[in-house]
Amino acid sequence: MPRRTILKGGAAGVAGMSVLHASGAAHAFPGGREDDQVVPWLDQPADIPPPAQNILGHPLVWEDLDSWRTPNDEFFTVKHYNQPQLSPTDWRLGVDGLVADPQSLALADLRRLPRTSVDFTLECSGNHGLPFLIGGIGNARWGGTPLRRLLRQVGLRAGATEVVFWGADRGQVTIRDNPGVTGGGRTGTVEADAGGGQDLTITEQFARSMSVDDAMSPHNLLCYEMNGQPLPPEHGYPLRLIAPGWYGVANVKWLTRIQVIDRRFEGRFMARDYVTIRETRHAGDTVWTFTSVAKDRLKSAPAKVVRRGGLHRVVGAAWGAPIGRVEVQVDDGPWRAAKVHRHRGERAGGQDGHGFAWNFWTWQWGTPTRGEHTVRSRAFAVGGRMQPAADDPSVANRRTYWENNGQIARRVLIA
Ligand SMILES: Nc1nc2c(c(=O)[nH]1)N[C@H]1C(S)=C(S)[C@@H](COP(=O)(O)O)O[C@H]1N2
Ligand SMILES: [Mo]
Repeated sequence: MPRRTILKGGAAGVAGMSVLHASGAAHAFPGGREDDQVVPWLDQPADIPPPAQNILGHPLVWEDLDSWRTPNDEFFTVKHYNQPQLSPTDWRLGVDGLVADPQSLALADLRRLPRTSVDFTLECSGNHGLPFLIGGIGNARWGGTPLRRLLRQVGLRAGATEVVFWGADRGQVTIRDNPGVTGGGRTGTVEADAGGGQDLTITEQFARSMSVDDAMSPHNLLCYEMNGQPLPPEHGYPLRLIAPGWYGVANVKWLTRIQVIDRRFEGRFMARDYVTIRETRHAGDTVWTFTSVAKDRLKSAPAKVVRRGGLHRVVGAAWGAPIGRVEVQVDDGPWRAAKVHRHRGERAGGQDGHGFAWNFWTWQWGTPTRGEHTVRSRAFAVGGRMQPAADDPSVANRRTYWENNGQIARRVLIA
């Protein structure tokens, strides 16, 4: 039975699964070899519940991680609405709003602009926030044309502060407790809700925005290529924003319009959904803070335990900031330094001379005692900042599931 099939069966399929299996391509991992065997984790993610099945596609199976670049057809997908079918002949990118020279660009126009690429690890900000979501991450080389160049070319007008990226996908959204709407309902519908207020139902388009400063980052790409292939339909064909260093949600797929405005944009995925709510203290009071999911956070995860002969090692990944070093802890033992592998293919010059892609790491475990063990990793950014423990206030004060970058513990049975 192929390993992928076993693991994708979820927690139930793994019950009693302490058997070793040949690791297939684990030898592609740094230092890996054909005769390596993967010891699967005991704590498998929950099955994807039906409502999320339309949203999340083929999450990364950590035990299968064997290539620094995730193949396109294995790269996780998140779509909140429909998947638009955009025809390359009709599709246009509009650039409008507070710009001197509004544009309507065909794909061929964009392809004629200077081309560049970036290796960037894209992580959904809900990753490790839900019992079924631990594989919302992948790494690819994204190719396209710099956003900054196009924005300069169209010229921002006085008052421009925010850039809105509109996707072609849309869906029905109900906004609750919207009392006192008069003369509305031309396209939306207004209905009384249970509490005597009114619900407004509209068809909202996917959109995210960034400040002009953030949008002008030299790293942002209008991306039409993924790992050397045309951007696949599920990843945003024909064009998406790639914003290296930002959580997945900022990387708008099926891009059709860039709009420059003079105030913040408060659409669903900025202001209602993908909002991190934290319980904090200020001047002796509890203060709830609300922040829109934005930039990646320093994070690492053990990927798998690999056995060769009697010797075990733990391999994993670290990302979200320029990685200085990584440590591994087994059970309540001391933290030990892992070896961080710098990928040769990665483009430097991203964050402080480091790239935006994950680093793989390896830690030699040797001959662990038989029985169940907990394996934990923690990453340190260049400069020394540490990935927080799971009970650190910055992680534990969250009351929504976004942006969990706490240390990840996995359980394994050594037979
Ligand atoms: N237009 C559009 N863009 C989108 C989304 C979406 O639903 N619609 N989902 C976002 C989220 S939440 C994530 S995590 C990433 C996932 O990118 P991928 O599907 O290429 O892995 O796309 C982002 N861009
Ligand atoms: Mo996401």
